Amino acid sequence: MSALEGIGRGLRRLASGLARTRSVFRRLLSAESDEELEELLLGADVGSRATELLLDKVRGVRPAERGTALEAEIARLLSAGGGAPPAAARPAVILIVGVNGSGKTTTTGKLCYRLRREGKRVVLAAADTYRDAAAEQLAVWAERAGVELVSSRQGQDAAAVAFDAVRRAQSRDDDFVIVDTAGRLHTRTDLMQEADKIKRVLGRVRPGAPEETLLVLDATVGQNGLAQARAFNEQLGLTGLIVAKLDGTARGGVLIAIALELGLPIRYVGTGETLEDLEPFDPAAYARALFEGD
Ligand SMILES: Nc1nc2c(ncn2[C@@H]2O[C@H](COP(=O)(O)OP(=O)(O)OP(=O)(O)O)[C@@H](O)[C@H]2O)c(=O)[nH]1
Ligand SMILES: [Mg+2]
Repeated sequence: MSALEGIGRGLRRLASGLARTRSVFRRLLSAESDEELEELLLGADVGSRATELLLDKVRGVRPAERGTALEAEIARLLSAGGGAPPAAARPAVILIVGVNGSGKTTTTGKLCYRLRREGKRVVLAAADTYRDAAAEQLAVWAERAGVELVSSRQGQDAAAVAFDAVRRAQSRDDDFVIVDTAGRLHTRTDLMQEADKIKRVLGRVRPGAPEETLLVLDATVGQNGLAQARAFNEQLGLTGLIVAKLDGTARGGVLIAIALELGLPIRYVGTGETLEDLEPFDPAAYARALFEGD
């Protein structure tokens, strides 16, 4: 598959994953008053600040041109969190965090697969040491994606597993270490401290690590995701987000609120349950897919 074909398929997956969200955004095009527009924007989960900014852009714009104006402003707002990837490091360490069931393990598997396809060598760390089945679930993903797994037993120290994985990658001169962690509620101080410890231990084994601390957010929770992201960011210092489960929801507008309110880049979006359903986030392509597609 050529790079262009890959991009074409990625855009189609994004368009089909956003079908439900698109039906919400398309209603904006036929709104008959500013009041109706405002109501629709708030109902589209973009949040009150983005609603104001978008209304400012379309007031007085002819309905035929409204779609273009909205798309351009949404692309701009989606870029508000920045986007530059971190400086290269070897191995580059990516720590994956989030609340229970948000999609961390699935996303980790997809990310491994994507990196493998780019020819990268990856070590996967099973640092969810709470659930017995967690290491097994990750082993299945590691096998599918064709990456090396540093496994764990229930009750083992999660930071020690992450430590071992970086050591393994260093000894093999691999490109990436991806650390899947247990689900934790952002309101539980003890669990957040455990995540912070994993982070500190990673920094000890390879100064500067982790290069990325990514929060996996479940898009179906809509505006509640903002509170989660804020709390994780305050306690762990996130470098970006991955928004999963966009395919199951009409609440894809929440990415606009996230980018605007948190000032963090969205790195990837998840649009399904298979290995291939993860796309690098592109603000312009995302804004277009909110309006255009079958
Ligand atoms: N439709 C859809 N489902 C997804 C996506 N990502 C994850 N899921 C599903 O969400 C459920 C939870 O996924 P996991 O990856 O196990 O979530 P987790 O965050 O690792 O869960 P814990 O480790 O228990 O905290 C599974 O049924 C996944 O198949 C996605 O992008 N789209
Ligand atoms: Mg998991």
